[in-house]
Amino acid sequence: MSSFDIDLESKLHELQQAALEAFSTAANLAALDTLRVQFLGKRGQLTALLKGVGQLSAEQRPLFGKKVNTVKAVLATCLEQTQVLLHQKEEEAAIQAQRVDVTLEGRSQYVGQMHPLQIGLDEISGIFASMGFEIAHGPEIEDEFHNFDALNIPPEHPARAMHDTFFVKSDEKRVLRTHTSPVQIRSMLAGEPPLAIVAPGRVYRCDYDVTHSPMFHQVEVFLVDKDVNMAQLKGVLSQFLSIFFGKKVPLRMRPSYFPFTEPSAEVDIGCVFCDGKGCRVCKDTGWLEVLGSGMIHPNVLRSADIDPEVYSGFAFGLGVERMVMLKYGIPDLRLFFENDVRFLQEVGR
Ligand code: 2U9
Repeated sequence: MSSFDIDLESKLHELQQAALEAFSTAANLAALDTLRVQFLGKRGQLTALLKGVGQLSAEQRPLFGKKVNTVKAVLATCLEQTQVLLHQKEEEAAIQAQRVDVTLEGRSQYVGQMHPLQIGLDEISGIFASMGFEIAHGPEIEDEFHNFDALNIPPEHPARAMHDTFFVKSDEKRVLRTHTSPVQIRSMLAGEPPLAIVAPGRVYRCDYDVTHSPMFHQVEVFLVDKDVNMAQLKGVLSQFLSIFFGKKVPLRMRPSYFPFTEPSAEVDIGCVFCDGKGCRVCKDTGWLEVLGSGMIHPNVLRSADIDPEVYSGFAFGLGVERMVMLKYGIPDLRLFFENDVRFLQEVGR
């Protein structure tokens, strides 16, 4: 071969070395492909070198062609092996990147739960249902008859004033019920004694301070039959309070006045925090006021078409917020309505 041929041959050799070196140090598959195009592509370095073949003699051309093919084959093999290696490397890196650390602590899911007041309402209604009382519901927008008149609450009674009760603007004969007693009137009008009903639900009064919310929850219970008396009232109350608080609680009744019951009594229980010894919650009295009760007033029975000469009944009402606060040691009424999930999750866990 002439010196020119030797030059061409050494260029071919240099190209092979350079390509082998470049392939073996490629960082990833994309870089390797760029190198493939650079050395072996249609406009690559090997094709450029092949263009010099025209200047060779007729005998040298096939020899040079053979050498080029050998270089091509060597480079193709190296390319293939490097591709396999880089592919493996990239796969391993991807697996490492997605690797799950099974030793990490699990993240617990918040699945939600019932509101503490709903838990309380269900607990209380459930206890009475287990004693044979039927659960009844009624409208929250009531008329004055079911909310006041039928309950022996006269027109001049302060509860009927605008500042105590929410009247419906478009229809001043309608009110947001101030107690669940209208449900009891509806139950009496719809059925015949014996009737044993528990009425849980939302009620509304124009009251807003630390211990009062304009919307709160009540459960009212009544029993109407022949010969119903206050001893039965006390027995049902005592049974309910012991089941609700999960221990035998002492109970006392103090004379009181409600328009819908006669006689009427406030009911206190021995303080569940200090067991009657006296503490901050019971203001050192040893007693907590929990509900109001009495024998249903004859006027109320008459309003519901029940003859008070034949039938009698007891009734009582309790505020659910207060009962739930006492049972679960909740210090502030406002917690129920702020909807802080940390608080909501505490009750009933
Ligand atoms: C009928 C007849 C009588 C239900 C009664 C009370 C006394 C009472 C309060 C407790 C706390 C309301 O939520 S509170 O503020 N309730 O003191 N409730 S007697 O008497 C009735 C109910 C229905 C037909």
